[in-house]
Amino acid sequence: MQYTMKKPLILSLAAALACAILPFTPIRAAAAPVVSSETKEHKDARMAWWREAKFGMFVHWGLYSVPGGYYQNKKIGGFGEWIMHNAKIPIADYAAFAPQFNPVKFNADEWVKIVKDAGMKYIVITAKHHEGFAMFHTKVDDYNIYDATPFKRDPIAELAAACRKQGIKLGLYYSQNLDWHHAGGGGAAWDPAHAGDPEKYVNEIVIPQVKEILTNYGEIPIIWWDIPGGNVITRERAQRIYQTMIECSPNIIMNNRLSGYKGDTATPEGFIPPQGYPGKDWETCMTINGTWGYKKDSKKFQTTEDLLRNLIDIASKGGNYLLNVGPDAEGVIPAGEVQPISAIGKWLQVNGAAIYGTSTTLFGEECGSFSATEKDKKGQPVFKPTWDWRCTTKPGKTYIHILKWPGASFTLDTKGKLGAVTKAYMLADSNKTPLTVTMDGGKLTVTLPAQAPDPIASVLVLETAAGVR
Ligand code: FHN
Repeated sequence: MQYTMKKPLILSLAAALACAILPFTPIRAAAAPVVSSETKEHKDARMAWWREAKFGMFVHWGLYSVPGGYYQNKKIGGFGEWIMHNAKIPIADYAAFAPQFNPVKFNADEWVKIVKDAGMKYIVITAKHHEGFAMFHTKVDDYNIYDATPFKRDPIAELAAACRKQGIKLGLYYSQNLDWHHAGGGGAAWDPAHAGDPEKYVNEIVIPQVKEILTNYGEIPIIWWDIPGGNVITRERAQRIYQTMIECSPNIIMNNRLSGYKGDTATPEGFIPPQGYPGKDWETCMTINGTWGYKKDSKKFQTTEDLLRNLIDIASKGGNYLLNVGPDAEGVIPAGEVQPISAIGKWLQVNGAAIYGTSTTLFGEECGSFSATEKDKKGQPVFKPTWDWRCTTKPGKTYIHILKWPGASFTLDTKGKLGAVTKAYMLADSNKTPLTVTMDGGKLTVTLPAQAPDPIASVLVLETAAGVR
């Protein structure tokens, strides 16, 4: 089935008009290279909700959910969303999945409720991944979920409405630098139809679609570009894409994956930087089962304990956690992904104060999460974090996340990093029953309750004189 190009001129005029109406704050001037003239105050205000949020859901959903990791009855290795590439599926054959894609069980309110119940504050969903298929009703061509499938709905529009209703922020992922459907889109050469002019791809697909996703769905506070570098998105083209983004959404938060741009957030993928990135906004994105896109036979799902420890470790190092789910072709988020995140949500209902809006640990070394115990063959430090406890902070409050219950008491050599403790109690104890605190020189000892309030992480709150950490 040939997907026809719509009349780009009329389109871009319309979208350009829409973008022109929006206020253009000169603060984040687009003229690259990428030295932003934004003041620290302005950036702090722009990033405030994101820094408070700490926990979000990444959603990889697309045509690749139909094959679910199999092609021509053969199991295809690698990430589910890379099946077109890994099986070298010709463009026309891959597009044949579209008529089979009818996610009638998709329910935006239900998805957003899963996010909310998990204690997540924002979603980042794939508007277009490397397969080039738009998961929104784009006007640039018919290769989208509205025009090319029997579904005939726009899930991004429905999610935007559900997010507004439930107070969840909706961010959009956009693969600007790899597009295996559109000629010139880069990263593919197993089909003669891949050959094409990247300039045409950027002008007729990327820029018009960026305008659409940033103007057709209300406020989109995050854009998550992918993949940095490459020969398609040159510095000059990246500047035009950046310009388009800023004109459409001046206060948007963007990651560091648009060629040549530092962006607002660093994006370590699949790992937690041992010492975080001090002074930087960063967000670890991670799968629950080793694939971003849906695979029919996924069995290995990380446990609630694995994932909750990650969230606590990331928060203790000043980062955000963007945890991924890969819905199936019916529009259902697999139970193996819903189960652990909803368990984390229950933990956050009791212990959220020790995560949301917190700052970094005082005791990176002391809790064994910072230090590298040995070196690898190349002499690089090998970090093997110990999982006894972690620490997050707020003015006047220090939260000790006890991951391995020490028994009768918790002891810590504070090395003078902690002000005088005025009160100690377990966060799960709504009566805040005071625990006995003794300070011997710098050595703090807190008598603990007989039972650990939580099997995975029990939070001990140490209150110190106001303003003293
Ligand atoms: O290739 C993609 C991959 O499919 C997935 O989207 C991840 C998510 O961060 N990003 C790229 C790999 O770095």
